[in-house]
Amino acid sequence: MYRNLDEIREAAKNLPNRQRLAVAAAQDQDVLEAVRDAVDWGVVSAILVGDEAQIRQLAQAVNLDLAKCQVVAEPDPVAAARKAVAMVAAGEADLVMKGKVGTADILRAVLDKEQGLRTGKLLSHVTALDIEGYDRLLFMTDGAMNIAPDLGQKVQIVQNAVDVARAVGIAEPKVAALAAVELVNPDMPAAVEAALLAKMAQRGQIKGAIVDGPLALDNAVSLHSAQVKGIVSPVAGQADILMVPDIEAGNVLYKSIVYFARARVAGVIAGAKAPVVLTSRSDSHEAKLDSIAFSAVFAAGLNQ
Ligand code: COD
Repeated sequence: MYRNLDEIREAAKNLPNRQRLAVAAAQDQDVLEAVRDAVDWGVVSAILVGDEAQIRQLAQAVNLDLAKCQVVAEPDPVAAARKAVAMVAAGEADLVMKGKVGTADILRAVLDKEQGLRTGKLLSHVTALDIEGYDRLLFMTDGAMNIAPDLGQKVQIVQNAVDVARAVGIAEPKVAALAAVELVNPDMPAAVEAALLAKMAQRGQIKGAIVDGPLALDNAVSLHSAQVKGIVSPVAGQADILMVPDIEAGNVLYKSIVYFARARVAGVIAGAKAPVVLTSRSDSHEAKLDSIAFSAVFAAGLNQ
């Protein structure tokens, strides 16, 4: 079980095989710096799809040796996203990464019926947060893909996050279905659905995890808070996964943790034929590197 993103980086470096990473619209300095380190560490080999002149210029600026990479010229970012995704669909690459292209644009390429990476499952985003003072790696879902999931979609979102957590070594992750309260308030749909998710997990409708909810953020991550409120729960105070009710809650939570608590962060789309390395364009090159390592470890775990 990995307690932080440094341990994930070490695990990625020790994987038996390099993953082939296709980068969509690779003309981005932070992305190329992350690719440089991941290539140097032997975690990936890289296929850089995008504006060739810009890729060559930026590669020189960040000391990325293009002799070690394949460059595929496609100046249009949306077309580059489609091409990078199609390479994974065709078995020519193992992972795809978002470069200088909009999140919705790469997600649409991934969802394309002919050349995308659909599996029949819902696709969702999982963030790994390495927070000083929390004793484990904390996963959060879904702050980036599904906008306002219904109960059925939340089941799949939780299952995807559980599959990610298990693939990176947590045998039976503890999932907190978050709401604003820890008692079921019939007027709060997020709390009602969180309670239903807990019951569905008890009945085996979510597999491989312990799910409880509704939990508010404080009692999900603080045993003291749970004790003060008299909550008896196998998850309270020790959550591995936080499931947020919608994209706004997830996005605000993730950005608060990164900007105020200076946490390290990594992100991946799960549920597709292959992991999609998906970070925010404003994330640092370190976050992009952590995301490549996290996705490579996830991909290796999936194939076991
Ligand atoms: N998993 C599997 N299939 C899906 C999913 C999913 N999560 N979402 C849509 N689909 C399928 C639908 O069933 C349908 O067949 C097709 O894809 C199109 O569905 P629409 O019409 O809902 O798709 P779009 O293109 O309008 O929207 C899909 C997006 C993923 C682009 C959309 O949900 C979106 O914009 N999400 C937020 C992305 C974002 O801006 N994130 C920013 C935070 S970093």
